[in-house]
Amino acid sequence: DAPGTTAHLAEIFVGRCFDKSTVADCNAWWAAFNQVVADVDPLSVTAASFDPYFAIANFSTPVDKAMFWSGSQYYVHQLSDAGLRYFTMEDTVGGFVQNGLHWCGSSSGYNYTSCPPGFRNTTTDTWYGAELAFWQHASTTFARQATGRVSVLLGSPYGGSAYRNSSFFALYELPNMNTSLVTAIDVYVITNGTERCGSGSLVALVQDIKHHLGLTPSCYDNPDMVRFILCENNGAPSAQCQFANEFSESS
Ligand code: NAD
Ligand code: CXR
Repeated sequence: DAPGTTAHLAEIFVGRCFDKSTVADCNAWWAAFNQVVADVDPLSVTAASFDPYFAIANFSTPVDKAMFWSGSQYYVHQLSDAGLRYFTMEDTVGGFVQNGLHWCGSSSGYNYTSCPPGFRNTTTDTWYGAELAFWQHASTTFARQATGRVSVLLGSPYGGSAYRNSSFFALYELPNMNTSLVTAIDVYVITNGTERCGSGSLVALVQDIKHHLGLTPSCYDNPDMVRFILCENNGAPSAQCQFANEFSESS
């Protein structure tokens, strides 16, 4: 099973909301969340269950700043810098308040011990399970709003594919981008073996972007802005962190 509900979920939610969000009434917003999740079988919750909740948390994404990601959770928010450089789903009101938390209902409020993993009905393309249903809704909404030049940062943790057709990015973000709003797409890859621009799963990504958006993306392997973050976060230089070597070779 997945982890149980985060201790003090209500206090964290309301505290984050008061601190950073534009929502007028944080207690009413928590009540809307509670209504969907508490005392409810988590596997009966779908993305549509959260419609009233997300209706309260309106947001708009700054033009040219939307950044999607997959397999790069650890780095993408250092790169986006809380919405200053890029704007990720976790920089939206709804994403910010819930990011990193866990939750599921039980017959008496919340289950703090464990949550069922949740599953996707592939025929109806619906996630069941309070947490993943929530992220399906949040991802879909975020993708529909993206405007102008959009970006995606792909990692390939554990030697897997950078672009996986089971990822939230592939299922709910790329297909929901609006062809008349998105004008260009930049793909940034944290390379790993064969996973780099023009090879591995990046070939399928280019095809899918052409298919959904009618655009040819620009693709960058380990661009400097990403390498700075990789270097900064590794005591010993990682394979992608080459600045020091380049400097010593040329001097
Ligand atoms: P990913 O595979 O790196 O997954 C990111 C996180 O989503 C994981 O760490 C996990 O918390 C959760 N997740 C995704 N699929 C899951 C599954 N099948 N079972 C359990 N947990 C799962 O990348 P992704 O799937 O492409 O998701 C990232 C994209 O979707 C981003 O662009 C973001 O906007 C959105 N998203 C964010 C979150 C989040 O927790 N902040 C969760 C899902 C989706
Ligand atoms: O998607 P990422 O891995 O973040 O990884 C992308 C690439 C990897 O291929 C790997 O080469 O970045 C590299 N990398 C690191 N250098 C690194 N240093 C610490 C990946 N993870 C690293 N960590 C830690 O491992 C972080 O705490 C991170 C976890 C694995 O992250 P993930 O599997 O998402 O949270």
